[in-house]
Amino acid sequence: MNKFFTSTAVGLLALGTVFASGEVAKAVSFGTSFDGPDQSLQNILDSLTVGGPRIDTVNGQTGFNLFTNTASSGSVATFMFEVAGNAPINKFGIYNQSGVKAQLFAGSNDVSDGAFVSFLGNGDLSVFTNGFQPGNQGSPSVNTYTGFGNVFGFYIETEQGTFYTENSRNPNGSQQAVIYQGNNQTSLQIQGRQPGVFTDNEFIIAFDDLLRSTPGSSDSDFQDLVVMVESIKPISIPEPGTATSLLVFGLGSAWMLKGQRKKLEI
Ligand SMILES: [Ca+2]
Ligand SMILES: [Ca+2]
Ligand SMILES: [Ca+2]
Repeated sequence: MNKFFTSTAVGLLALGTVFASGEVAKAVSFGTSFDGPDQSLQNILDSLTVGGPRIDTVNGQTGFNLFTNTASSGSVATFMFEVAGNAPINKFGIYNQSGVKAQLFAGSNDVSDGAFVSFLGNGDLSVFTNGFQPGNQGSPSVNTYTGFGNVFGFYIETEQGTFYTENSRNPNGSQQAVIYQGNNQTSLQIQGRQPGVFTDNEFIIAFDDLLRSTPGSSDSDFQDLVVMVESIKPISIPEPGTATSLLVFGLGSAWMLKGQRKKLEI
């Protein structure tokens, strides 16, 4: 076998191994939803998909947990859906590294409602929330959070307390959220909204509202409160070692392949 094909095959095999181990390490296992076996997060996202490849709820998990703003310094959050007995009382928002919470959606908020978040130069945060049909379309609300800053994670406030996208803040380090990043290919339509492409500055934040570390307590369906947030940038990576080695390996492989191609062309 010629050297080019041998080294390429070995490289691809190694790359596959790294990807596989990374995914296994960070992906949560879904349980059968208390809302019914057909009500999985995968099924619901599939039902909102109007074009392009479907979102893979298992292998598409990013492991991101903290974010910051992008150049517009504003972000829109759109309520996608909530399938939970406690839907009327669950709240959603962002929190900063001091643990200060800024609510985006109250218990009365539901599908299609929107929150516009502005990160101001003085460190303050402004949140404007508005309800739309279907469901809730209550009065708009505006709130300012002094000195909130621009590094944040997401939280859900439930009858069991508050759960965060940083597992370390949850009881027993329990993972209560999965986060997906847009792929610039899948088109989604949120009920009550126009369809559009799920772009790579958009993220789906999907929470489970019952503590998963208590055996039998949670169904781990991660569709209890699901929001899409745009114009944000992840600032932490799930497993720094894995991500860094992946990047180095990827660059190394690309460089090697480029060199090999040149040789072949000669
Ligand atoms: Ca549920
Ligand atoms: Ca609504
Ligand atoms: Ca659940």
